[in-house]
Amino acid sequence: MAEKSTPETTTGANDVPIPGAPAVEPPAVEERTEPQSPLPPKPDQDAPETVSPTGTPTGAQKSANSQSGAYLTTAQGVRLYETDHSLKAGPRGPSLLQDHHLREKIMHFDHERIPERVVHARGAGAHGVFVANGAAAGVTKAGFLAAGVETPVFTRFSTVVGSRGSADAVRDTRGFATKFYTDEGTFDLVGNNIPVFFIQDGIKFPDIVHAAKPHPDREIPQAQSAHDTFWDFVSLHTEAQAHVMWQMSDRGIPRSFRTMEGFGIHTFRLQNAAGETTLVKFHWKPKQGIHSLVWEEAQLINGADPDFHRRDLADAIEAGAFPEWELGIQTFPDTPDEMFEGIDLLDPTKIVPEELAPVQTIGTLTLNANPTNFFAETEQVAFHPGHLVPGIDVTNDPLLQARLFSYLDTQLSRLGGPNFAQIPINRPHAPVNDMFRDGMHQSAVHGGVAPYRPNSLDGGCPFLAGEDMSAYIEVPQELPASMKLRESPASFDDHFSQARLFFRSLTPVEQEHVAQAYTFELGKCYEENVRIRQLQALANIDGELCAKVAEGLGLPAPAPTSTREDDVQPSPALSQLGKSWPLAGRVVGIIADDNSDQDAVATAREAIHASGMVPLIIAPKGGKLSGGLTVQRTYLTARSVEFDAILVAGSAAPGADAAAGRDAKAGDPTGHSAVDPRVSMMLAEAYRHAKVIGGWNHVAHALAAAGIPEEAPGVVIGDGPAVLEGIAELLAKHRVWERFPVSA
Ligand code: HDD
Repeated sequence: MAEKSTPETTTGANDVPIPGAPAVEPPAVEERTEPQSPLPPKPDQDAPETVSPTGTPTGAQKSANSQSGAYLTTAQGVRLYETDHSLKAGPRGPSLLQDHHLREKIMHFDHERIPERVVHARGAGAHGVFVANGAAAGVTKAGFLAAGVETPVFTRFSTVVGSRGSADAVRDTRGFATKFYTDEGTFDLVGNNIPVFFIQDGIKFPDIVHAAKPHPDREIPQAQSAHDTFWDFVSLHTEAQAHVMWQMSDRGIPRSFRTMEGFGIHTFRLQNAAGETTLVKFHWKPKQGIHSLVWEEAQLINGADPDFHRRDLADAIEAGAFPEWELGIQTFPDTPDEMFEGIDLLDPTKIVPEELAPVQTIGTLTLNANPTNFFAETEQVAFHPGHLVPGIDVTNDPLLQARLFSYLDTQLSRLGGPNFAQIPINRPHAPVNDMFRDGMHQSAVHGGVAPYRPNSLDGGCPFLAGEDMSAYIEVPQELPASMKLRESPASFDDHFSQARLFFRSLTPVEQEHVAQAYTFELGKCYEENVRIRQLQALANIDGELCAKVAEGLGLPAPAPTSTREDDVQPSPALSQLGKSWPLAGRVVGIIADDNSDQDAVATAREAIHASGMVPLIIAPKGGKLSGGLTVQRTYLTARSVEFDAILVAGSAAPGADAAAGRDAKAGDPTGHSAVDPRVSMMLAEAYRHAKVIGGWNHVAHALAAAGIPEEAPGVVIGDGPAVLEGIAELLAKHRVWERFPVSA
């Protein structure tokens, strides 16, 4: 068996010495087709040392690949004296073909865009590190999951349906893809924020995507599922119902990428050093908490700040508030039927409730660096569920099997050829010695003459690893005697019980949001037949939900056509409510003006900052408040959606009403002038979206103008910044849930 290689000193080919390398005796000619010690890879076959642990080019590589030198040059490095005027026959004459700089500059610009991803086109990424705690070491030999091992990673979050320039806060599934640059090669975990998928067999993927994308005639609506073709598909292919139920829940509109769970969805097969196998499902759990937007808020965000999620991730990392997730696994015995508690582990539309198989934490991901260049890194990163390392393998899930083909294939057209693994963000941090040569955008200068094996000319290199250190080891599995056929197993036929399980695990307020989401989306469909068919699916899932949606649509609620199992056990782990979450990173707006008690504003700002939250002062105009504090938002640039809580800093003057929020133009010293309508709107929206509202000193006027009763839940009024304590307690629950009405 071959051992791991050590640095090599000859090229092998014709034994030409490498400059600067110590000489090594080549093996005798007759021994060259067998591994000797074995011979290590040639220098150009090593992992590029000039790539930093996070994949960013550094040092020599950087100067070769990116901008260097002080002078403007052509692409050939020739210095230029002018770049603003093309070469013309006289000041008013035509441009000359001879102008190389003009042609080269325009040619390059013309080709700056590459095709966007056919799905998941809109995304944001970050570098980070994964530290394993060793809990998985018993079930997998994967080196990066051994205790204490640190692995550089790159994570890209995305929406699925929208184009590259679409808005962030749409109702959609989110992608959660992580590239682990391990010492044993690259492992990609390409998951979503929803643990079940639309379809059971990858052959339907083009169909569901065609149905979800904008209509082909008018190319609308953008990044939306609220349209006829989507609901036509999911009501005809009822296997999609569990996924759609998640999408219609608050999970479909996450507050931030930082507050989403992630799931590997498929069942994977792990193998330990003894060759024993275990089936697992991967879970990412955010330490920031699991939080969502509310629908009206999401819609406002898409107008006010279409880059909401992208900005949030980059800002948090830049501010040093590094988001963290725990990676966990649910483990199942690798039995021949690949079932667990009656749930088919090969069906990607099914979860195994955590109450039946607890999630064990196996390591922590921290995202700690923003990309240097969006295109080079976030746009060009290429994930693939088939990028596996020793100890992690796929299963026969028919969705996963189709993915194994699709991701390689798509990069050919997206990244322009077969050498996309050489793009810095995609380069493994392990040595690469693959015998692949040439092709579009080849950037390696391969030495040697024998990219095949065995060979006797390049010292026999490369050598085969032993099975103990290799990936893609097939675990011998007996396949049931069968015909070649296009069929799913009978266990794939249950399309409704998991949608019901999820719905019944939610609290009443979450269920209300689900009912509203279905009513909104189906209300946007033109075809009544589509609405009726989807109502039929809902009738088969849950009678009450169906009745509510039917009522909202003004249609009769149909009777179920399949037996409705009323005995599903709710899984409390699926609800986002009832937990207390950290405050770090929550954004608190303080509405203040020059009449506000300046000391109180300063104290509040300090206290909010000290608790890890982000205080932003909102004032009538930019610059500084009379007390010297810098204004971060004005009434013009602020919108309620940016804040998790809003505080009104009232005037210190006894007898005066709210100073902050008064119309500055009115300038009424009695304090009874009209509240600026933008402030009333901000407070009214925050109130409607169940956000915490507070204030001190004299704020009754501002609250009254927004129609907010002082005694309403989640409204904290005090004499000074002492109100902050009450606010912190409320924010830990994310929203003032009792403020949402729940219809009977
Ligand atoms: Fe996929 C991209 C996740 C099923 C075909 N997929 C893509 C991305 C994510 C997922 C997160 C974006 C990666 C990035 O940030 O670059 N896809 C999933 C999950 C699935 C899934 C969790 C089911 C469990 N996908 C799936 C199927 C197929 C594809 C069944 C095709 C048979 N997916 C693709 C693709 C994409 C892609 C066309 C587009 C861009 C890319 O691959 O690199 O190949």
